[in-house]
Amino acid sequence: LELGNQLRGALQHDNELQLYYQPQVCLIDGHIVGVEALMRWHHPQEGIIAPGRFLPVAEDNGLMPELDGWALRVACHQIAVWQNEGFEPMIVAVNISQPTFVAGGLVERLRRLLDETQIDPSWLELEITEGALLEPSTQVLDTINGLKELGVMLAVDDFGTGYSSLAYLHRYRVDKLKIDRSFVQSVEDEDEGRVITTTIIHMAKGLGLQVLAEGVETEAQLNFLRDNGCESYQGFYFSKPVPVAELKLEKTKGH
Ligand code: G
Ligand code: G
Ligand code: MN
Ligand code: NA
Repeated sequence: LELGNQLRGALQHDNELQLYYQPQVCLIDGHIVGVEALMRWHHPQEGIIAPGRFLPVAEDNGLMPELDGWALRVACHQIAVWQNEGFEPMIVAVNISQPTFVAGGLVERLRRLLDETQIDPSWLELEITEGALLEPSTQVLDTINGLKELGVMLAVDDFGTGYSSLAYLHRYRVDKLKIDRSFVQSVEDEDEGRVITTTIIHMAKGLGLQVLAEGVETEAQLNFLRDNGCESYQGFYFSKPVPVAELKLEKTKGH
């Protein structure tokens, strides 16, 4: 409970919560084509606390919608800065937890943020978990359709580990599947991992979805993924998540 109260406080203070960004690359040109925003908590006494430790606390205290809203706002304002400074268009992916997704109000909140920041919405991608896609309830379909009408991108995070129904996948207007890193990390030494990974890639392509491999750590993994038609990659092989000042982004000509 103590940490929960401190987290509530951190949401009010400046600088305690911070977004790090992990590059996503496409091998055609090797440029950064996107970044995933990942939250870090700079605790005044304990130093940096990772999401693995504070997200469960946030869940227990009902703070996920507030935390996700905070991340969305910071990411949208960062996109505005990058757009105004003339950086090449890219994807900025923000994780949206299941409680936030099902709580309702996400579309309205985002509409206000887009108004306020005047960003090009096609830069923004929301990463939702498979749990949000269990069955096509009216509420889920309305939220997804509302988000698509705003012009933002939708990715399914940790794909392959959850319970989303393959039978319904094509009904959701999602744009991208992110192959969970557990599969990516098994391609070097498990036949089953290779089968699952290539199957996800082929299914994504067959459904007209983009596909990104998460948690790429070695050249062997990258080669396997590339040889099997994967298009974009994220992982420690390229970069860990870094503060904004450490990202190496490209500017468009004329800037
Ligand atoms: O960065 P790290 O690997 O420690 O992240 C661990 C987990 O925390 C991942 O599953 C990631 O999706 C989640 N996470 C990080 N930042 C956010 C955030 O802003 N919102 C939500 N909902 N989850 C996040
Ligand atoms: O669940 P989600 O995909 O949002 O999780 C992102 C998490 O994965 C972050 O905590 C990030 O630090 C971590 N991560 C990113 N790249 C790698 C990687 O190559 N290997 C491992 N083990 N973790 C990674
Ligand atoms: Mn993610
Ligand atoms: Na993931």
